[in-house]
Parts: sequence; C-alpha cells; structure tokens
Amino acid sequence: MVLRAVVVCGCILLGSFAMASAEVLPPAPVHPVPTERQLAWHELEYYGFFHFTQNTFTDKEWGYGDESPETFNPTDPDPRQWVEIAKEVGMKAVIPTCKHHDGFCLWPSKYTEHSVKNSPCKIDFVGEIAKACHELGLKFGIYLSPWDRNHAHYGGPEYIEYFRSQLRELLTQYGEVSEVWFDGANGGDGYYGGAREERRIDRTAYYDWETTWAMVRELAPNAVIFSDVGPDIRWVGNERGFAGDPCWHTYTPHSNQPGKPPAPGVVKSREGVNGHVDGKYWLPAEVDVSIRPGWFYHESQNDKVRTPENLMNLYYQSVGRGASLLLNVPPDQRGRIHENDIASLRGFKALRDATFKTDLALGAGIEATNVRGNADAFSASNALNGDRKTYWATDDGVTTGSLTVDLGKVTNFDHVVLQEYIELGQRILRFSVEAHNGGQWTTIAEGTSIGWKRILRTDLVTADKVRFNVLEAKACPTLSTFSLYAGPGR
Ligand code: FUL
Repeated sequence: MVLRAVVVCGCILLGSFAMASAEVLPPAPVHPVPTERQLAWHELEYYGFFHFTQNTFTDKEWGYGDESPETFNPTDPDPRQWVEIAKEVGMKAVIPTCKHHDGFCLWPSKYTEHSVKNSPCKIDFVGEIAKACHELGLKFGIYLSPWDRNHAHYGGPEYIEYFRSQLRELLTQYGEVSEVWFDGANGGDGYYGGAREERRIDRTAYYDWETTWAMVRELAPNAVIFSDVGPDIRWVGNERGFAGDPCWHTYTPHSNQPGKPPAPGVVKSREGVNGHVDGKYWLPAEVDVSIRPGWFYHESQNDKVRTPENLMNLYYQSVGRGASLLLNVPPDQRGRIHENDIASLRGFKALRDATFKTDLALGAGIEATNVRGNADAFSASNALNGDRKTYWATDDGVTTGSLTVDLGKVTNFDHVVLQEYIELGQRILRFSVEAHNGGQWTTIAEGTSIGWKRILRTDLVTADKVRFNVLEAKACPTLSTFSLYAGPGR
C-alpha cells in the first residue's frame, strides 16, 4: 500500500514536472548552428600568432626555400617567454608557424633535413611552445604552410604525402591541438630542391582538402580548422585587422574562378568580411593581423609597433563585431618577444581591463515585452545575470520585442555589450538601443548582427533606464548578455 502510494505520488510529481517543462520548451534552433568545437573557439576571442622562421634572420617576409639551416640562429631563444607573455596579456591560445612557405620546420620532423635539427640551435620550438601552453593553461594551435618552396616535389603527389606526414607528426606528438591553420597562399616560384622555378598548382584539386580535413578530425577531433573556406573558421578577407559591420557568423564560400569550386585561395575573399545573413554554414570570422607592419620580425620596424590604442581599435573591430582577434607577435633574432611589443601588449590589456571592469547593468531591474511562456527559464533577468548560458527568449512567432533595464540611478556609460545565445543560431537581424534621461528616450545605437558578441561604443550616455529593442529577427530572438560599461575616465 505504502509502496503504491509512493509510486502514485512519484508519477504525479513526474507528470507535473514533465508538463511544466513540456509547456515551455526552448526555441527551436535556427540553422546553421555552431558545433561544440566552434563554441569552444568562440569563447577564446583573443589569441596569438607567432611568425618565426628563417625570415627572422634574413629580414624577409617570404623565404625562397634555399636558406641554409645555419642561418637560423637565435642568440637567446626562450619560446616559453612567448607563451608567458601571451598568458599575461590575456591571450587564450597561441599558434606558431611550425613551417612557413620557405619550408623550414621549427620542429625536428623526421621527414626532412630542412629543420631546427640541423641549425646551430637545436631547440624544438613547436615542442617547447606546446609544453608551455599545456602547463600554463593556454590552447595550442598549429600553422603548417601548404605551400613549401623548399621541397623538391612540391606540385606532385609525393609532396602531398609529405605534407600529411608532417601534419600527422604535429597532431600526434604535441598533445591537444585546438586550431589548425591552413594558409590560402599557394604556389609560385621557389627553390624546390634546386630547380629554382615557378610551380603553379590547381588550388581546387591539388591538396584534396577533404582527405586532409578528415585526417585532422581523426587525430584532433576538438581542433577547429581554419582556411578561406573553413570548414570551421573562415578568413575575414583582409589582414588589416577588421571584421565588417555586419559580420554574420553564417557564410557561403563562393569561388572566384568560373566553373571551379571554392577552395583555399579560390574564394571571393572580400565576402568574408561581412559573411552572409543567410549563409549555408556556421563559419565565423577570424581576424588575423600583425602587431607590426610585417608578419616577421624586422629590426627596422621596432618603432612601428602598434600602440595600445591602435590595438584596442582592432579589438573593437574584431571581437566587438563577433569575430576573433588572432594577433601576430613576431619573436626577434634573439628568439624572444621584443620589449616594444611587450609594452604595447601590456598597455592594450590595461585598456581592456579598465574599460570592462564593472558591468553597470549587472543585477539591475529588467522588464520584457514578452517572455517565452512566462517561464523563469527564459526571463529577461537572464540577460543581466552574467551567465552566458542563460538567456531571455520570446514566444514562437514573436520576432520583435524590448527589454527595459532600470539602472536604479542615473548612470554614465559609453559601451553596450550584447550576446545572443548562439547555440540556437544567429537570430537577430536588426536592433536598437535607447537611453532614458529626463523623461525622454533617445536612440543611442543601432545595428544588425550580434551573434557571439557585439560591443557598441556610444558617446557618453547619462541615463537611468536603457532599452534594447529587437526590430527584426529570423525567429523568436534570444539574448544572453546585456551589459553596460564606462571606459577609462568616464
Ligand atoms: C599569408 C602569408 O602569406 C603570410 O606570410 C602570413 O603567414 C599570413 C598570416 O598569411 O597568407
């Protein structure tokens, strides 16, 4: 009898629980949506590139491939310092050029003599960087140039085998890899084992990318693959440090050669800057840019290192538009990060810290024009609780709506930060932000794409209430973050 009562009671409880959650289900996703590995990548936002090879010592940007390993001779190498600096300044990952176009390998690959093993400095740079990353808690990515101006068989099938064998070494010998970076610059003149000639390849067919990507998936299932066409992360289409406004996470690569499919080096790369609002794939943009005019270290550029303010501007133009910032910091001929670069990186960090120190909207009062099923799980306050995993959502079919934030007192700010709950896709198409002061509402910002993150800079606003309006959406919108900040001196 007792048992029966417990069972019946349990059933009633279970039943009502099931009913409650059945009543208010999360919105159906708007496809495409990010994969787990893409979500983990979105979290990183800011990470470092290390361009270092023979070019560092020959003062070039693209080595021809005939450089002697003897030339590669850092006077005071300290790859751990590179990673320590990256960590100190808030980078979440680093990507060294394991092999650039000149074919020289920063690790002792068993497939070539053209590597650190035959240089005066026998350091396995890739190994040291990977080790430091794993110890210091940074993610570790690899850049392996598909173009190799040193290799005798570049252009033929033997080279592809060589390229994949090297990739296998990198993906199996150095622990977890978070990103694999495939450059679209492919084919041209080079040393090629002494042939010293021009070699053109069919970029759409030569590398058989599908097979190489499948190999990465097998050996490094959590790694995102970057290239002009993804499959996980897209090139933003410029090396000047900006994503577009809008910058949609969705994108359909289009070929720039009639009759040929899109491939790395064969895309209308300018489309990467904005993406496509109805793009076929979730292919968010990565903004790769150097802290100096060149990708490699040149002494003559020591006075041309970007200032902290310039870097902050890059940050607004990349992370502030939902992209990531892959900032190149090229180690010098000592094999260390140069003092001028360190000073700028530290200044940039100080600016970010000062700007995003206090979220002035955290825990404020909030009301929404519509809350999905009137359920707490989708309430407006979810946008103000500092937890990205919780979000405000509206009922199905409700594709416009407002959140009104009551700050409780007159407040000064000049930054608004927004995040959609992108697990359910990029849904908002157009929005505005208004501020209330002295009985008047004024529009202080308008925009289109939000996605992972949108940082809006405004004039100095003085307001006691702020309103976020969704003006157009693909389906019922979600918002996981609404934050306000006052920059330094405000
Ligand atoms: C380009 C390369 O040609 C540059 O040297 C650099 O590595 C940059 C990140 O990608 O395509």
